[in-house]
Formats: sequence, C-alpha cells, structure tokens
Amino acid sequence: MKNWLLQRVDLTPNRLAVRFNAQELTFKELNQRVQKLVRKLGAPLAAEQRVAIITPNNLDGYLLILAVQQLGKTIVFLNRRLSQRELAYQLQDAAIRVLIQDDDYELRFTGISQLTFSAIKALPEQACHAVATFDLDDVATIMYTSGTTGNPKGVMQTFGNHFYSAIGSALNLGMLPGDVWIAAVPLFHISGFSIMTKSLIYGMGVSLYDHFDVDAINTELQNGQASTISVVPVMLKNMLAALPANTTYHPNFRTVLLGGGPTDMPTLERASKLGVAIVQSYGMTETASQVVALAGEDAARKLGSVGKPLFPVEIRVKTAADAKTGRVQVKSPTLTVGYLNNEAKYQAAFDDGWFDTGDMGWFDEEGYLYIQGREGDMISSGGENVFPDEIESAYAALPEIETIAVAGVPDEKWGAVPVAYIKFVPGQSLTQATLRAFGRQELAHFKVPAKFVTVTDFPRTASGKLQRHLLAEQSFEIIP
Ligand code: S0N
Ligand code: MG
Ligand code: MG
Repeated sequence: MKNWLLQRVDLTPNRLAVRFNAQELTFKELNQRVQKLVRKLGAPLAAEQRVAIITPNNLDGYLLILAVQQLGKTIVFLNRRLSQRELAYQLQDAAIRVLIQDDDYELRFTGISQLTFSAIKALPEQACHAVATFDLDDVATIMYTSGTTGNPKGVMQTFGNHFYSAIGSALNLGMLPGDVWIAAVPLFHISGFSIMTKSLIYGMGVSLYDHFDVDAINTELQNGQASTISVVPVMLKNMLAALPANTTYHPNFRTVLLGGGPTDMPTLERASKLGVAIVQSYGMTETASQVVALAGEDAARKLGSVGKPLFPVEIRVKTAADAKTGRVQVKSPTLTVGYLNNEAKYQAAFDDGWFDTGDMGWFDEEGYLYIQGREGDMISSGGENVFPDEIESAYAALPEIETIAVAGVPDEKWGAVPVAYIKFVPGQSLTQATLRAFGRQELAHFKVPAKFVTVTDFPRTASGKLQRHLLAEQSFEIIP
C-alpha cells in the first residue's frame, strides 16, 4: 500500500490530524513536521533495522514515532514505567543500538546510543526520503508482553495486522468525518498506538494527553470536541466520578471503547444511566487491539459481555466435555506473526491452527462472549498485566527469602494489586520498607507488591504446584 501518511495527506490534507494542549496540526502540517524529522534522522538511523522509542504521549513523541515509521524502520515500543533491568532485557533482545527518548527520561543503558528529542531537533537536515510504500507483511512495530513464565516476549505486529485492526474496529464502531479520538492510554501499548494508526487510515483527529488528566478530558467530552475515547476500567470510573452532578457528555461523544481487563457492574450501570455508550471489548497486544467488541445497540442489554467477534475475526471457546467455560482461541488477520527470537513460544500458543489467548470464557446462547478470568495467575492492575512469576523471580535474588509467592487481591482503585507471601530463611527477615524499596528498584512500580506478609505454608496441589489463588485464605502476618 502507499505510505499511509503520504496517502492521508493526499486525501484529506486540511483535516485535523492531532491536537495536543493548545496546538492543532492538520495532516498537511503534521506531514511537514514529520518529514523534517525524517531528514534529520535519516543519517543516524541509516544502519538500523529496528529503533526503540520511549516517550510519554506528547506531540514530539508522536511526530518521532511517525518519522521512524516513514524511514521504514520497525519501531520497538518501550513501556516508560518499566525498571532499568526490565528495559535492558528488551533492548538486548531486540538488538537495539539506537533508543529515541524524551528529554526527561533518566535511565541510561550501556552500549546504546540514546538520542534525546532535543538532540534530534538540533541535527542538520540531510537529503532523505520517506519510504514510498508500506508492505502489509512487514513488521511495523514490536511491543513486549509478559507471560506466566519466562522472559517477556516481543510481539511482532505487521502493517497488515494494524490495517485489519483499524478496519475491523471501524466496521463495528462506525466513523464520521470530523471524528476525534482521545488518546490518553499510552502510545507504547496497542491501546494507544492503534489510535495513531486509525488516524492515518480513517483520516481522523487524535486528541493526545500526556497524562490522564480526568478534568480536562471530561471538559473536552462535555464540550463536544471529541467523539471517542479508549479507556481501561479505572479511567472510566474516575471520569464518571469527576463528572459534575446532573450533567452528562455532549451528544458528539459517541463511544467509550473500554478494554484492558474486567470492569465492575456498578460502573457499567452508572454509565448506562448517564446515557454514555460503553463499548466493552476484548483484545491484546498479540491481536493488535480489540478482536471482540460489544456493538453500541447491545451495550445496555448485554452489560458484562465483551460482545461478538469483529468482522475479520473468528473466535472459538474450547471447552472440555460438558463444560460451559473454556479457552478463548482466535483466528484473525490481526494476529501477530510471531514473538521476536522465540518461534517456539509462538508455535506453542497454537492449538490446531487457533491462537490460544490464555484467557477463559464462554459464549451465551446468542453468541456473545464473556471473559471469565485468565489461565495462570495474571493480575490486571489498572490495565497493566502483571504476572506473579516476574515478581517472584526478581525477589528470589534476595538471600533472606526462602520462598515467595505472589497473588492478586481485589483493589478498589486498580481492580487488583499484587500481594507477596513470604517465608524467610530461619533467623532472617527484611522490613516492609526494604522489600518495597528493592521492588521499586527492580520492577515497574505497578508490579511492586502492595503488601508483604509472612506465611508458614504454601498451598500446593498433590503434584507440588503452587496454588496461588488459595494464598489469601492462609493465615498470615503483615511484615513490619
Ligand atoms: C490508569 C492509568 C492512566 C493511571 O495512570 P496515572 O493516574 O496517570 O498515574 P501516574 O500519575 O502516572 O502515577 C501515579 C502512581 O500510580 C501508579 N500507577 C500508575 N498506573 C498504575 C497501574 N496501572 N497499576 C498500579 N499502579 C499504577 C504509578 O506507579 C504512580 O505511583 P508511584 O509514584 O509510586 O510510581 C495508567 O495506568 C494507564 O494508562 N493504564 C492503561 C494502560 C493500558 O492502556 N492498558 C491496556 C493494555 N492492553 C492493550 O493494549 C490490549 C487491549 C486494547 O487494545 C485496548 C485496551 C483498552 C482500550 C482500548 C483497547 C483497544 O482495543 O484499542
Ligand atoms: Mg517486504
Ligand atoms: Mg498522574
């Protein structure tokens, strides 16, 4: 296909492309700014096949993401909240030599050229052209996801994955000229980056937020300046709580695309009462955003369901005989083409040609999908997936700890948070403060256990497998 940015500029040069704080750029202006960066970055990135980016959702980051894409490089998106140790692994796995980062980013990585936004702006412009075409089979982006065991995996998403995702979503949500989609979810997650892609493919404006500014977002939605927003449950909850009494949103605001984990019914009911159309959805990095969504007209009638597969997608629930709930499996043109350097893990995820999501669910008699937890013990904290194994292996480095197990507990704010259950080596101990400080050094802060407790026994199956879900039922003492 013709380069999406150039194609969009030809089609609708004067439409709004992106809005950030007080600045607005049309597609023509956006392209001028991006091509200037292309001329600056051509030389320093000439030898690179992949380039990593770390940025908040700000305009400079937005332009640089597009510039790297214009140069035909695969973008490796890094989660800005991760620790140095976590990121060092991803940088090494993706064989990154150049990391583009915002000026405020403080971590340093050895053996990597870290180009700040200011340094890039100061580079001279040299003759260099954007690629003419995007090949649907080429890997456009890589985003890392953790799993139940082992290191995080680099999910390779092709241009084709992104294209079919944008089309599948539009066929469900609909689109109108003048639509503006609020991007307050991180661009380094597929929830955020998919909005950028949609902007180019649909000719749609993006309203970008560098942090979740709930009052500014509510004002924009009450003023009718945006049509859609992507959120995770905690964001929706905060938005509704901050909405001034006896008011609701402007009729221009059509859709809340809600993903990234289970939502509580009271919030869904509250939204429904306010006439706010929530489109519950289900998707993951591996499927380049939502693959199942609840059509607007069913939102109220099917509260709690994540809906039906999008047009290009097939879903099956593989159940054991007589069971209603089973494994959710996918076939989709949006499905990742592989995990970087880990073909074995990718192949292992397939069951007879179907990609196994690791999630459990069931279909009702009308064909609506309900997600009912996750295989393994994944914790969904504010839309970030947290795996106990990652936390346990980090803490295993402490010699004072004999055994550690981590499990999720419900949390009013984040949905769920990790709690650590520890048995110290006899005669040894560590304080809550030390354990917390260690975690904040080694792990993204959202992975640091909210609480550390001591236990004497770990519930296990007959074969010795840890039963994390039973940990909360053990008697424990909070570590001082
Ligand atoms: C919920 C968010 C916005 C909270 O961030 P906020 O309020 O800006 O926090 P900060 O000011 O940065 O930090 C304050 C303290 O809070 C801690 N913290 C931040 N986030 C979390 C968290 N998630 N859990 C626990 N703690 C958290 C900070 O660490 C800080 O504490 P200290 O100072 O001690 O460090 C933010 O978390 C957020 O943006 N969450 C959403 C992430 C997301 O987008 N997840 C979705 C990922 N999934 C996918 O992309 C696949 C599904 C999908 O595609 C999709 C998902 C949703 C919507 C649409 C789609 C789609 O299909 O397009
Ligand atoms: Mg090719
Ligand atoms: Mg904040």
